[in-house]
This record gives sequence, C-alpha cells and structure tokens, in this order.
Amino acid sequence: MSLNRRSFLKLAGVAGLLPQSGWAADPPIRAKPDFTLHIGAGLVELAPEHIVSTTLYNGQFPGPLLRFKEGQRVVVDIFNDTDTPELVHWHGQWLPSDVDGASEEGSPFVPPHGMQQVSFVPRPSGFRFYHTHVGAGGDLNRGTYTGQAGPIYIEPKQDPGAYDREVFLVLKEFGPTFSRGGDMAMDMLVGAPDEALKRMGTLADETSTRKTKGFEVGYDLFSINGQMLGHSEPVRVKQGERVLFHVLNASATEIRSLALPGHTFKVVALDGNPVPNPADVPVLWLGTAERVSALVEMKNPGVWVMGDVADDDRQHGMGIVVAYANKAGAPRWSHPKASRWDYTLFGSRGVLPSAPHETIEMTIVKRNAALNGFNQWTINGQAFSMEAMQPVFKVHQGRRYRLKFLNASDDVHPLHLHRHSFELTRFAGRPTAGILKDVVMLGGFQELEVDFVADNPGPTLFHCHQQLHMDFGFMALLDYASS
Ligand SMILES: [Cu+2]
Repeated sequence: MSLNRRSFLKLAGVAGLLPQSGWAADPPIRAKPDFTLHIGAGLVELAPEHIVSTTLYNGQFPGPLLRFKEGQRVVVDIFNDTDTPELVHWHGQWLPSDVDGASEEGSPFVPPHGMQQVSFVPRPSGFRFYHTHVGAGGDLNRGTYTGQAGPIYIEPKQDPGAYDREVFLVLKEFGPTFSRGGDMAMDMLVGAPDEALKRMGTLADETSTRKTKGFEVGYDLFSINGQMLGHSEPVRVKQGERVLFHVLNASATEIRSLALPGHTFKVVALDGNPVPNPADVPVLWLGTAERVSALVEMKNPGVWVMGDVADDDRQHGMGIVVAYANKAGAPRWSHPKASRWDYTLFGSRGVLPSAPHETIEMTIVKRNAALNGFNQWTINGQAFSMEAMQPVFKVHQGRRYRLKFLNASDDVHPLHLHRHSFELTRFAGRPTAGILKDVVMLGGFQELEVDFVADNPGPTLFHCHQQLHMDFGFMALLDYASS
C-alpha cells in the first residue's frame, strides 16, 4: 500500500493528474497573503546533543502560531521547497473540500518547488491546528513523522477570557524507528472490553497467516514545543495566576499524557470547543491530534516538572518546567495517583443526545502483518484503496448521522472526521451529550458513538489519526448524495 500510494503521488505529480479545484482551475487572482508558510528541510535543536533534521514549516518546530479571527477570511501562501508533493490540512475547521488539504477529498497538492494560495473563512472558533496530510507508508521521513505541525487559534467574536495568561504546548516525538514490538495494550480509558469484540479480534489473529507481529513505531526523543525537558525556558508563573494551557498532541502515532504535580487541570475545552461541564482532572490524556484546553490555578509555589506520566518518555524529554516567580531549585516531579480518562465527565448532565436519522456502523479489524510486515486495517472488511478512492457512505444534507464504532482490536484509535465537528453520544457504555470534537479515542475492544450533522457538502474523509493505521487501510470516504 505504501508503494502504491507513493507511485500514485509520483504518477499524479508527473502526469499532471492532480485533482483540480475551482480556484486552482481558474486563473489565480493573487491576493496579498495574510500568512505565508514555507515547507522545507530544517533543524530542530531539541537539546544541544540532540539536533534533528526534518521537514518544517518556516524552519521551526512547532510551526508558527497562526491567529485567525472567526468568520474573517484569510489568505495563506504555501511554498513547498521540498522535492515531493505536500498538503497542508487545516485540522478541525469547517472548510470546503478543495481547501481542506486532503487529496482524498480533491484538495490539490502543493507541487514540489511550487506554491499554492489558499483562502478560506476560519471557523469554528477555538484551538485548531495545521499539519501535513500526505501518506508516509513505510517512509519515516514523510507525513506526520516530520515536524510539519503548528497551532492555530481562531479567536471567537467574544472571548470569555477568564484567565490571566495563555500558554500553547505542542507535544511531539522525534527519531522514529520501526520495531516488531507488537502493540502495547493501553488502558488509560475508562470502560471495559467487550467479549464479542475480543473474540472477533482473536479470530482475526488466529486466521492470520503471519505469526510475527506487525511493525510498530517507537521514538528516541520527546519534546514540548520542540525542546526536551530541561532544555527549554520554563513556563514562568506567579502565585494566584490562572493559566490557560492549550495542549496539542502533534504525535504521528502516540497517545500522550500530561500532569503537573501539586496542581489540577480544569478542562474547559476539548479540541478547541468549550465543554458543557468544565471539570477537574489530575492528568490530561490526548490521542494523536487531540487538543485539550485546561485552566490551572497556580497555588502551589515551587519549581515543577509538567510532564508525561510515562517515566521513560518524560526522562527522554516529554516535559517542561513550570517555575513560580522567586522560586529556585531543581524541578520536582511526583507521580499523580492513577486515574482513567473519561470524556463524559465534561458532558451535559441529564441530557440525552438527539436521535439520529440514520446510524452508520463501522467494525474495525486488524489483519496482522498482512502488508509486507505492516498491519492492515479494515473497516467493515474493507481496507481503504487510494486507487479506487471510492466513497463508501453517502449522506444527505441536513440529516443527523450516528457513527457507531466497534473496535475488534486492542489498540486505542484516535478517530478523526474532516470538515465537520461531531458530538460524542456514547462512550464507555454510557450516553453523553454536548461534547463537540473532531478526534476521539476509541478504546481497545470497545464501542463508541458520535453524531454529526451533514451540513458541509463535499467529499469528507474519515480516518484513524494514527499515521500507521491510516496509511494501511484505516480510512473511509463519505460523500453527499446529489439530492
Ligand atoms: Cu488507529
């Protein structure tokens, strides 16, 4: 599949078969850009002894924070200074298919050593981000394994502003390598595995002809805002301040956690969307591409390590120092008490979600090491084909759809729907309402339901945001019925 995708890119690039969009087909009217992005090779100094070379936006990691105003059109010039076609995806926004930045939806590639001007009206307000949307397959120098990610904040027309300061944190690993390590069972989510799904997963494994485990990706280097713990400027705070942390997991494949000893996080927004019920938690958990905005009241003076609860990852860089004014000494870490992540904590109380017009079921199965040693992923028995590029679901404008996911694998999958927000309606066996997201973690052998309203016509991509999973089958294309 990786080979196929790469040959497709090559073919598409050489033969001029790139999907054409309205604005690309018309003679371009060059406007003065509000923002300019340069995609190119560069260095990230994670620490003096760890300087990595990768593809970056504007020569930096993370890419520059782009501040947009809700509803106010922006023009962005994108220059691709690399030898390969690129795509910039505007994650979490309600954009037309041709500017969303996914080739599967018909967005054109930014040609190698070429440029593209895009123009769109940013919405909805809140914490979004931008990242590359090209497939990587077996190439760890492509896709989200690179440093092509940056935060976006779309300022709402009215800002509640119940905080003293905002701090953006982008969590990201570097130095990816493959291993046959197999899957690490992750149990950070509430909910119990479903026996029928377990049996389905076991059956898939037993009928697999490959007995070795499929490849997984691991990392050597971990960072927050492109610097390893101990090598960055601390987040400097004052006692009594309310600091709003906007946390983005820009990992290609990993689920991340974040804790600040002696403090709690009040989660106020998920994926940039205010939650109905802000609630306190000791640890934040974020699947790939998820965002959490959380308020921390600074009331425990000292010098602290804010970092991942996984000791190994934190010791290899996944953390940042939080230092109170006039406090000195070695940063302190202490392990938070065990807790599991439960989205429903932040949902409306005593409110049930509206009934959908239709339910679309998706059963997810792993075919062990089926593709040259890589696991292949299927939705309802089908792995996504870049060649066919066929929409598998047709939706009607104005209708409310329920997506019901059944995970017959032990992996946690960060599921992402493009160009729409969805409402979480069932998680860990419990109904919920009021939580709007664009990525949500589906637990191993668990079920999950989300609803979305078909209100943004055009081809729409659904996929697992784990780069290895999406590259090896875990995608589906939705399209709108013509009438
Ligand atoms: Cu996945």
